[in-house]
Amino acid sequence: MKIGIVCYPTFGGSGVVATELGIELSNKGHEIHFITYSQPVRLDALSKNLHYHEVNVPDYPLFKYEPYELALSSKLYDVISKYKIDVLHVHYAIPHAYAAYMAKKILDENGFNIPIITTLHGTDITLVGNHPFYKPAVTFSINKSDIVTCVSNSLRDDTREFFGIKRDIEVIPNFIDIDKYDKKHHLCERNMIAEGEEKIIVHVSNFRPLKRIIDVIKIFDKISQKINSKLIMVGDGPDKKKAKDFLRKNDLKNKVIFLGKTNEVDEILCSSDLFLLPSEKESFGLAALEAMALKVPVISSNVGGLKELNINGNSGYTSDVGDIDSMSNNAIEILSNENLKKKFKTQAFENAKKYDIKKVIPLYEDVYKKAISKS
Ligand code: GMT
Repeated sequence: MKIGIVCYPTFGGSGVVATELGIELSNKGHEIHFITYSQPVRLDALSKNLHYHEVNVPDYPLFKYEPYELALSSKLYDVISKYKIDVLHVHYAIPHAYAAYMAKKILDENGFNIPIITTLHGTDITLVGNHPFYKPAVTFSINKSDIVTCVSNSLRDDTREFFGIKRDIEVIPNFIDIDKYDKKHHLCERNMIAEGEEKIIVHVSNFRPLKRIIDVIKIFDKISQKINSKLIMVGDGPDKKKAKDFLRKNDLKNKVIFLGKTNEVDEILCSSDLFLLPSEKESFGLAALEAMALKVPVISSNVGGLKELNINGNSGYTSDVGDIDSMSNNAIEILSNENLKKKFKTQAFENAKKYDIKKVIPLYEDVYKKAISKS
């Protein structure tokens, strides 16, 4: 099939999932066309089956806001008609589903039919899309997509509830390439990060307020009072300064390392003992799945898709949002008993296997076939 993919080309989960999906589909022989404002960060090589088309939004003095949706719709029209794309898959509703619908209408006027699949990822529903400024347009574009998928049961239920949507929404979970992770287990160099028996605790996110990175630090503080440990914070974002101020005030600076945005997350994770994700909202929690695939138990909140992914008492523990005591006690329980930690590590990996790319990609291929045959 010839498949167009629209996504945010950044380190954000939706962009990562869209890019890995496109790469795997191209490996399976499909012709993939990414249409985005810059080359996706995880897309390092283009090939015969893997193409990238840049959406340009030129500056014009009259505009206070550049009309990105308009430029995207026009680019979609160009790419879809030029390469005779069979199906268009947009990730993250805002503004992609809306721009895709406009492109579909323009193509329709020109006698070309393109089915649209929209995958909802989380904040496009639970945070941004739900805002009255966007809600009518987001509701409209979800209803107008030929097929809608989302990444967890919880996100499907939220979409129905917040937008009053009655249509079918298929749940296709996020995925990881388990073979790739399995190979990495042997390459972990723990002593590159840890000093002696020191335990390594990791958090990876975009440091937005909903990730609650002050909770991460408070949990770590309680752990470190009982267990010799270090916290590694991977990523960057708006709450970083707040976190650094908090560390300074609480005399924790020397125990916490900020690594910024890095492509070496796997190398860090595979030498780690525990992953913390105390988010306020999380439709899936791809970062937690990547940790589990590297045999790292997860201590998380029990919101959204996280409680579907991180099985309480099995791959780690889940607690109510903001319950620092529960999360730190659970962490201490795992970290203070080597046998228990080993058991949780194995279980985390076993759970991650359910999300193997080989199981999930065919689900998307089926959706594409269904959309094409319906249209
Ligand atoms: O929240 C983020 O870190 C980024 C955001 C995105 O849109 O890229 O992540 C959302 O999509 C990911 C991929 O499906 C999910 O794993 C995240 O749980 C989801 N984030 C939220 O729901 C807050």
